[in-house]
Parts: sequence; structure tokens; C-alpha cells
Amino acid sequence: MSTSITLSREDVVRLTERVEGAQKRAVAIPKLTEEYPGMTLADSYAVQNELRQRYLAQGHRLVGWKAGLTSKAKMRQMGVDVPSIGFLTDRMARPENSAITLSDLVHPRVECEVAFVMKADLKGPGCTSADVLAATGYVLPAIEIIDSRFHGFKFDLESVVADNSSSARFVGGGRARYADDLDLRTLGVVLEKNGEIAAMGASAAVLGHPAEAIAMLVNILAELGESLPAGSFVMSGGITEAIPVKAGDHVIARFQELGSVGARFVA
Ligand code: 0L1
Ligand code: MG
Repeated sequence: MSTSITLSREDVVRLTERVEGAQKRAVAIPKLTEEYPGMTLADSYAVQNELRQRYLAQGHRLVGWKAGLTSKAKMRQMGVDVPSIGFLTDRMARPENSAITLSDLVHPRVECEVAFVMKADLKGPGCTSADVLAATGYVLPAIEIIDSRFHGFKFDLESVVADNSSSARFVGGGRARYADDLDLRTLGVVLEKNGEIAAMGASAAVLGHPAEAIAMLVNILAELGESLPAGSFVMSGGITEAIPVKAGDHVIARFQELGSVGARFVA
């Protein structure tokens, strides 16, 4: 992050309470930059960090991290040009093929991603995709249900990072594989909604190789004074654009080599 923190501690706490309220009550709020147009990315990560500390203090358990906005399709869809990261807690995890409630989300959309489960700690700066692959226990397919809490799905990178990069729910499943047994760059995926193909792509869409996204995440964590511990579940970012879902829909992401992972949605 090239910029420094400009918000006062009081402003960080105020914005965190605003984001936490929107996430818990599932209400849309104006993007944060409307009130703080000079807000920097460092400010946004300060809000995200405060949000994480609040959830941990409330008994949520940190289970991993996600890289977001890592494909050109996602960046184009959201009008941004820099990836982001967000934290994942036990309260966001949902079992494979379970019914996921949408009444507690604002703008739910689905992404298909390659998830990594780490067997060794990783620390930046200077983390490379080779470091990531050496520290990976296994990979598996995942669905992320993102939820932007901003009015009309209109936001900028500063607002979305403060909103924990739209993290909301995630589902891991399919077939866990050793990363060494696969060419992680060329995995194809088809995302189906209600039996129709909604999007398709190949894993190279994620920064050229999904492990690059995890390296980027570890290097951002280093800037925040954090590292990635062994055992973390880490999502590398949507391979295609995100697909909106509503109650009654079901989705399945069919990955080459990694099997399928699905979810259905209820009100
Ligand atoms: O997972 C992600 O790619 C984060 C996306 C943040 C923006 C959005 O809500 O689509
Ligand atoms: Mg995602």
C-alpha cells in the first residue's frame, strides 16, 4: 500500500460500526468515500482490521483469508484495477449443498474460486507463488457468496476493502488435491445456475496463476503486520464475473480435476 492512514482513530471506529451494522442488519449504506473522499487504501484496511478485531472479540474464529478482484473479468465488472483481501471467519462457512439464507444478505452474488489450505506458515514481504505452492497442503474448489453492503452495488476500492472485500459466505467442497499433481494455471470451470451455464473460465484468469493471488495476499498481510498461519483456508479470487442469486436458485461450479461444489439459496 503506497498511501498512509489519514483517518483519526475515532473515524476508523465510527466507520467500522457503520460497516458492522450494515453487515449484521443486511442494510445498504452509502459508500464510505461519500463522507470521506480522501480516504486511502491504508484507511480502508484500518477499518477492515478493526472489524476483524470486533468480530474476534465477539467469539468469531478467524479461519482464513480471501483474495478479491483478482481476475480481469471481476475488475472490469466492478470498475477497479487493484486486487484486495478480506478475512474469513467460521460464521461465514456453509456446508456443501446446504440451503443458504439470503434474507441476511444485501446483494448476494456467487463466484467460483480455487481454495488453498496451508500446511506451513507464510510471511511476506517478497512471498512468491513458488513459496505459496511449497506451503500448500492441498487445494479444493470453492464457491464464494459475496455481498456488497453499498447502495446500488456502487462502490470504489476504498469502500469495498473497508467492507471486508464483500466477504459474506463461502462453501468448500469437491475433491481436495495436492497442488503438485495439477497444473493449477489451466483448470477450467463452468458455473451453472439453475441448470444453465452462467459463466465459464480458466484458472489462469486469476493473476495468471491462483498461487500468484495467494502470494499477493501474503504480501498485503505483511504490510498490515500479519502473516498467514498453517491451517488457513485461503480463496484465490473469482475466475469469472460474479453471478447474482435469489431465493430458489441453485448453483454448481464444475471444476476440471477438482470435482464440483454446489449451493442452493432460500429466503
Ligand atoms: O471476492 C471478490 O472478488 C471481492 C469483490 C469485491 C467487490 C464485489 O463485491 O464484487
Ligand atoms: Mg471472491
